[in-house]
Amino acid sequence: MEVFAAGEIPGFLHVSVGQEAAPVGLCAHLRDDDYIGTTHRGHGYAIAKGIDLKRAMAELFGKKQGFCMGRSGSMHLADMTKGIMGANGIVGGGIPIVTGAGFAARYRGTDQVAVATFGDGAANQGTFHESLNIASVMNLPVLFICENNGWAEFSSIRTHSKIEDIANRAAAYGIPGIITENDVLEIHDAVGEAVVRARNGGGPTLIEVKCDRWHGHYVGDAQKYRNRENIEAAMGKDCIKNFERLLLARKILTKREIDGIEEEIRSELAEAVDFARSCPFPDPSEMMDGLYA
Ligand SMILES: Cc1ncc(C[n+]2csc(CCOP(=O)(O)OP(=O)(O)O)c2C)c(N)n1
Repeated sequence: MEVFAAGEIPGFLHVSVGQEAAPVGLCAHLRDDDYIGTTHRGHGYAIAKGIDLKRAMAELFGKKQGFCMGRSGSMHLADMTKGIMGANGIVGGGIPIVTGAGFAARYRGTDQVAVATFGDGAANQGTFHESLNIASVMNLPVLFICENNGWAEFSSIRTHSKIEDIANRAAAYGIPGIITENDVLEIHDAVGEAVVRARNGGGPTLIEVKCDRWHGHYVGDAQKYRNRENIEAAMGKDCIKNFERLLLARKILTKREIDGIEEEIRSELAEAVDFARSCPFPDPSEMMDGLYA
C-alpha cells in the first residue's frame, strides 16, 4: 500500500488486509503441482502458494524481471512453476479456468487438485454456477473458496444477494457447502477435508469464509459508501493477531519469536521492493513478444 501510494506501482491495487487466514489455511494443504486461480485481490494466495516475492514485486512494478515480464501487473500475476494460474481482473473469470485445470488433472489421472478463490460478488456470475455444475456432475477435484467480505466493490452483499450464506448455493449442485469464520485453523480443517475428498475422487466442495475487508475496494478508495462503525468493526477482527494470541496462550511461540518472524517478513518485503526498483522496464521493442495471433 505504501509503495503504491508513493506512485511506484502503476494501475490499480486491491489489497487483502484482514483476509490473511484463507490463503494460509488453504495453501498449507497444497503442493506446488496443485493449481490455484485467484481474483484481483489474490496476492495473499500467491505468497502462501510460494511465489518468489522479488519477482512478484517486480511484476507489480511492471518490470521486465516480473513473472509475466511486466505485462500482467497486479491483476494477472501468474507463476505456473508453482501452479499459480493467475490472478484475474475479470470478476468470476478465474473460476472456469481452474475448473478446466481440475478436469485436466482428472483426465491425466493425477491426484492434483485445483482451487478457485473468489469473492461474494463473483458468486453471482454465471461462471460460478456453470463451474460448480460441471465440477459436480463430472466429480472434478476442484475446491471453490468464496471469501465473503460483505462487499462487491461499493455494494454491500445485502444489495446484491437475497441470501447471506453463499455456501447454501452448493445444495443446488449437490456438493458440500461449508462455512468458516476468518480463522486460520478453522479454514485449515475445512480445506483439509475437502482436499482429501478431492484427491480421492470425491468431487468438489464449496467453502465460504466469512471475512472482513479492512480497506477500500482499491487502494485510494475513500469508502464514502461505508460508515465508520463498519470499518472499525472490520479492523477490530484481526485474524493474524488472533492466531498470535493462540500461539502465545498455548506456549508454541514466545513474543520474542513472533517479533523475530515479523522482522524477517519486513526485511524480505524490503528486499523485494529494492529488487523491483532496481529492475528495468521492458523495452518498447519487446511489446509484441508473447502475443499470439
Ligand atoms: C466481469 C466484471 N464485472 C465487473 C467488474 C468490476 N469489478 C471489479 S471488482 C468488482 C467486485 C468484486 O467483488 P467480489 O467478487 O466480492 O470480490 P472482492 O473485491 O470483495 O474481493 C467488480 C464489480 C469486473 N472487473 N469484471
